[in-house]
Amino acid sequence: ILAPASLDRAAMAARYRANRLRTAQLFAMIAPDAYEDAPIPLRHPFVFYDGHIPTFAFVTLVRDALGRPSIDPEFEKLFNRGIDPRDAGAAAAHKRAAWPSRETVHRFTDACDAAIFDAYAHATLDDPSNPRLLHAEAAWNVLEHEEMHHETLTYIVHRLAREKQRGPRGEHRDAAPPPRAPIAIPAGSATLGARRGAIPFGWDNEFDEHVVAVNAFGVDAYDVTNGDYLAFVRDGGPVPINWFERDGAWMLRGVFEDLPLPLSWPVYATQEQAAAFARWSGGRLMTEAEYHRAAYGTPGGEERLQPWGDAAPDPAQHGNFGWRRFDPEPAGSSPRGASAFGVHDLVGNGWEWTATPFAPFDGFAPMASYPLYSNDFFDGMHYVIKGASPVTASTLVRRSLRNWFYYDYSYVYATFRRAYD
Ligand code: AVJ
Ligand code: FE
Repeated sequence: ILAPASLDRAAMAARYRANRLRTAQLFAMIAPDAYEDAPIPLRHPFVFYDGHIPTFAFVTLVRDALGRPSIDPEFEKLFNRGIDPRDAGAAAAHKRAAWPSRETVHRFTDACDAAIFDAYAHATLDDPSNPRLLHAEAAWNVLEHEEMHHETLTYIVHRLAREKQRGPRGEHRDAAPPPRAPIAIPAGSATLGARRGAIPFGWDNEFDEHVVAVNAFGVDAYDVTNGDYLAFVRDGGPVPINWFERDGAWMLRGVFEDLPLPLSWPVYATQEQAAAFARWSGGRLMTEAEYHRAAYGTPGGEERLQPWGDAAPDPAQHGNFGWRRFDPEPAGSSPRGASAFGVHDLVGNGWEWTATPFAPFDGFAPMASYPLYSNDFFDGMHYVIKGASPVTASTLVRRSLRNWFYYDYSYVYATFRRAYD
């Protein structure tokens, strides 16, 4: 679903190349003998993602959208779709006795990559008379698909045994806790979704654009921190997956290092834990519409494209996203990215859980180049997350982008803040 005339072949090929490079860098962060490991039991092993990312691109853009012949039908089937099983039984069905070797996978994926570069260079991607009207959409789709998999791959590398990780050591900063005064957001309206043709590309669940009325509410200016959440754990609340105790002190399993729990960082939690903390402390989670109001609304009533204004997302000034680092920073470290109402870190430093189940907007139609992208997940058990994490690509930072996970999914880099009636 995209605007015509938004195809810059050279830019797309360069972005595909940069994406392949980042995937290779992430694979270099796992020990060679971990290739078939699946550190998150309900996700596929690394080898699957090595095959899946370029296979999906080849199948979506070259084979199905452009109508060119298969390279290897068996591998195209094995690697094309990698939706995560929900339970151990379904996970067992995904287990294979043997995976192809890394060399065999790469022989195939190199051929996929070559076909994709050829398509970006030469194929007719924007011919409206082509009966497969999905080629241009597919050309964008596969770029954002790989960028999203960079993030999910990182969750998995995060859970790999330390001795099998080859990641960079970072600098970690803790700070004083952020102030705790909620901000009053007056009643107003918020625009959700995007107008078809108004953005170069959007996933099917971003359409149609619509305006919703939002009652007055209060919202935390800063995310709930590890320090805030610690009081809940001490009162018997559920422990986030990356917390553990060592010699009587709380520690955080960061992506590549264990740290004394950084009390000023946003807490990463499941939607269920987030909602429980909010209730325990006298608040509730924001709805998706309230997120939009807090992030993009202004006291004057007009809306912005980003919390900080209409400027393109720049990790150097607007927030902790775009691979500047793997782990969070203290809440409130990017004041120039704050919204017009003075709410911090709505984009970056962790996605934001909402109280809104993932559901289609009015006018939703499954996208031609990936009809099951969203459609399989409108089950009432997935909740919308908004914003960005440290390892969300800057190219994915747009107002209408929606992400979603199960209410009890603990691996995503998602934090939260409280809203108040
Ligand atoms: C949109 C991030 C929930 O990783 O499950 C990747 C993206 N869909 N391949 C996921 C996706 C198919 C999806 N999320
Ligand atoms: Fe995928």
